[in-house]
Amino acid sequence: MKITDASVVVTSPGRNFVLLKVTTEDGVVGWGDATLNGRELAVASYLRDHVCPLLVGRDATRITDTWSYLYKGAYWRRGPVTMTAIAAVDVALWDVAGKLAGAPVHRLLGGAARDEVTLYGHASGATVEEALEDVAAHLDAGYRAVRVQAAVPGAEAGSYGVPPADGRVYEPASGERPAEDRWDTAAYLDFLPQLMAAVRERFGYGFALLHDAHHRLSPIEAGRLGASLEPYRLFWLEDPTPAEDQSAFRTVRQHTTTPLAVGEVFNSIWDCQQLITERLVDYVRTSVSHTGGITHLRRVFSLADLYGVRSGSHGASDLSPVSFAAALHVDLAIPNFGIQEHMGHRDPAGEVFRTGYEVADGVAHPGDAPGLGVDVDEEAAARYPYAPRYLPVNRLRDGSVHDW
Ligand code: CS2
Ligand code: MG
Repeated sequence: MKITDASVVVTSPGRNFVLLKVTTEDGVVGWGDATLNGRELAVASYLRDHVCPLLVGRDATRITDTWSYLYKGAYWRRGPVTMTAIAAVDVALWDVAGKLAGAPVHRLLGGAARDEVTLYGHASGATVEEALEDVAAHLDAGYRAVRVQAAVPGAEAGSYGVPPADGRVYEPASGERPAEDRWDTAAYLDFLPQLMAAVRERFGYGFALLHDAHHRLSPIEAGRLGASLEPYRLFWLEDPTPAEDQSAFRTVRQHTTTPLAVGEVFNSIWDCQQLITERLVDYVRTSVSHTGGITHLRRVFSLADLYGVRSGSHGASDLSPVSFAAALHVDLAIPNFGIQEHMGHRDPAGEVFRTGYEVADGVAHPGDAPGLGVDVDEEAAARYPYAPRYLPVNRLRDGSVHDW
């Protein structure tokens, strides 16, 4: 089944997405997600200029061969741009494979290993009280797992995961240049146990409680934070330290039994080899679209399974509905599923993406349509042209650039 066309769609229905469309000689279309938040056009060019021409004429059903051809064949391996581009091809070919087989992708991955995919939602607030109200709203909506973030008194502007006052989603996208935030680690370390105590005091222990430190701590600060959160029995503490330093997790681990999760910035199995084989984390949060697609993500999770580490796939809204669907198919099929992040997509994204997955009561199912079950309306996509948008840059009080 030859590939006859491969093209890139860049669209911005509320936020930027880069998509890859692969068409076969029989007219079967597969979609992949190539979105890399804030660096979108680099991946679009990698695909358009270097990958699409190589895809034409290849057999669409040889997914592993195409993966290796693009990974080993470029000589230059790994990195977010390369691995996001390879992921887009891989996911599009799995979509084609499902459509050719008349089966949902999860069936090709071994079939459903569970009935539904447990999601965690994001509760947040500018104050503790606001965050508590949002937790209540999530529990009322049926979530059995909730990530909680709130503005840190004294470091409000730099607090990760809190929506700006104007009603936009958090992670405010700024235009030609990134916005600059100010951050205070000491204030955060004192505040977070108070926030988690307030959540447990109000709502008890009958649901999974998560928190994202967003890579901002040193190893010993993270160890201290994890220890101070132990009474609140977190499901996980996410990204305690900058994720590129795998051995840092040894220090964190030595100081706390709070479960640890990391991986949204990983692109390869090599980024988490030590973390997994030394059992330094409990959850790998790698995303399907930044880690070489379904083919490579399965490899990561298979290695993790050997060591009792579970999955926790990244599901932020900068990953398009194509990625979210692909993640759900993997989640449903692997033995060591942990939890799936759910941030959702706001309109007008719904005009561009027709999704077949079901999300309700804190759980999801990818659906049983052939392939991934997501279609892209290219006319609608063309109505929303690309506009540059960047994640914020973070600075300490003295002006030093810090991790955002
Ligand atoms: C976040 C992400 O979902 C998460 O846990 O850390 O939203 C992350 O900040 C974005 O994906 C960055 O693009
Ligand atoms: Mg995160």
